[in-house]
Amino acid sequence: MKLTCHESNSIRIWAADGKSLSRVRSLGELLAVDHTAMHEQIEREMAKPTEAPVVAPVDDGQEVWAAGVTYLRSREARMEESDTADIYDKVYDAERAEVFFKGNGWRVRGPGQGIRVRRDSGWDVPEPELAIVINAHGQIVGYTVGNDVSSRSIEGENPLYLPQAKVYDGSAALGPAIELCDVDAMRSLPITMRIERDGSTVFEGETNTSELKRTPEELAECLTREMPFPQGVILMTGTCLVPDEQFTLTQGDVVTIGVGSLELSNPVVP
Ligand code: DO4
Ligand code: MG
Repeated sequence: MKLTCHESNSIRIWAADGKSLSRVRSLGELLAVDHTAMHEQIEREMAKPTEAPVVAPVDDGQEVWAAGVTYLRSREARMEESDTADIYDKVYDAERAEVFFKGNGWRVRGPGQGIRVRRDSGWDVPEPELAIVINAHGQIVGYTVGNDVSSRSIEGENPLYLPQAKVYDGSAALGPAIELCDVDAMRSLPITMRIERDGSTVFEGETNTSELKRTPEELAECLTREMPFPQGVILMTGTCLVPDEQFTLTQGDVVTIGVGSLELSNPVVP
């Protein structure tokens, strides 16, 4: 079942499989209760189909976090770009995962909306990621597509600059829907990324969530261990598709990411 958020004249409507949920005003209401209660509430509230445009499936009540160096390819790429390469090696093998804050729900771009590169960065990439949706009880209730747009030059200069490399206007995109499913359905999902420039494909790659070094449960537990999320939280689980070193994301590019049954496309805007 796909959960979507629609917006028309500044009014947001949540819907399941295209049918508006009459009394559900926010995603937080669905993520505050446990998995079973959420599904009962959705079944109860499904009403008329909605045609209103789809926006990012996240509200002001959720934070977006991200995990890092969870795939071998990501470890290699960070080690190439950094003067302090061994920290990536260590975190890949460590018991504790790397999780970092990515932004508040209201900052997130949805399908078709512009993502950005920073003006003070010279080397930038989109990062296609399985983004898991975790409720207030720490249960993983579904997934969406995440784009963890990042500055490689700023992170490479000094790892302490990570928040500036990762969190800025237009650096996070999610959508188009939340696929509500069991966590077992997320263990072997294809992840694809295509980047188009002036009508040509300049990067194309494919991987699978089965390459993840850590389980979604492990990442969710690490994030929620000492921090409650009363309205749930979204966690991007790391990237495995990294364009070669000559590539940098540029204004006008269009990035299309597929995860499982979902596809998210965003242009890079000024
Ligand atoms: O360690 C820095 C960030 C890593 C990351 O975003 C990723 O592996 O996807
Ligand atoms: Mg990432």
